[in-house]
Amino acid sequence: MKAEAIDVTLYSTASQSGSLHPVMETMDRIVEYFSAMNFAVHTGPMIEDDFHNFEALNLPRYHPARDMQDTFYFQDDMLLRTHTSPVQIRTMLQSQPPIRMIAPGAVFRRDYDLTHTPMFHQVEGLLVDAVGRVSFANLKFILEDFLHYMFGDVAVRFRPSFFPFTEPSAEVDISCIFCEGKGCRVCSKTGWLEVLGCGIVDSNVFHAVGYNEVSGYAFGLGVERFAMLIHRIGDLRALFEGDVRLLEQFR
Ligand code: 2U9
Repeated sequence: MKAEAIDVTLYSTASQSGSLHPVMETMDRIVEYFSAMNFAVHTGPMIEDDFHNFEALNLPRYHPARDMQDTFYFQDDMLLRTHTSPVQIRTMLQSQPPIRMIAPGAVFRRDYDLTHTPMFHQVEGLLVDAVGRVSFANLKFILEDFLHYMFGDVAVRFRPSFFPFTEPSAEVDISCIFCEGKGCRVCSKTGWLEVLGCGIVDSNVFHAVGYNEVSGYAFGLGVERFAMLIHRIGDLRALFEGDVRLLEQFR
């Protein structure tokens, strides 16, 4: 009986504390930067309608650019949002400029391979003010500053690109953090890693929400990609398997 007795006055062995998932930790860090820059944080529904996810973003029905994002559809024009942009549309419909906001959250696309999962996370940003008060230079400054905050002392370059909701548009690269720009397997020998998309908001988007005499910039990024680069995780699927051996490294 003496051997079996439990001494309730003994200290317990140390309990294992949990930790934030690396994707959420990265999302928090991104939100922290833009909050400090006075961007409001807005969220919205994951089940959306055709107008807020596509039509209002200068993606009319049957437009070929819709193929860029394979969509999960329900009936009656309802769908799983393919980006967080419908949150900006809802915010603009509910308030008046000036607007300075970010929209963090989960998005859904019919895609599954080494670098794509059907659910992932984005943070998108939108700034709207009177005509003449928003420039591409403003956009360049904040994104360069943001990327230095996230990745330290990296080179940043803007490349011309296309998105239906911005014109002009650009994709943003940082110098490869694995080889310092010398060229390696991760950057496909280019010395650069693509991390962001951005641009000046297309006037058709402002027309769709009834805004006149305004100008704005917008940007978007994939949080998983940031988390993988920051923590040097090679396989995207590792972020979604729930393997404690991955999570234990972030305690
Ligand atoms: C409104 C107007 C414009 C958001 C933008 C991008 C460029 C972009 C991708 C980054 C990686 C999506 O996760 S990803 O695959 N995004 O390149 N997003 S501009 O533009 C907007 C949003 C809302 C009203």
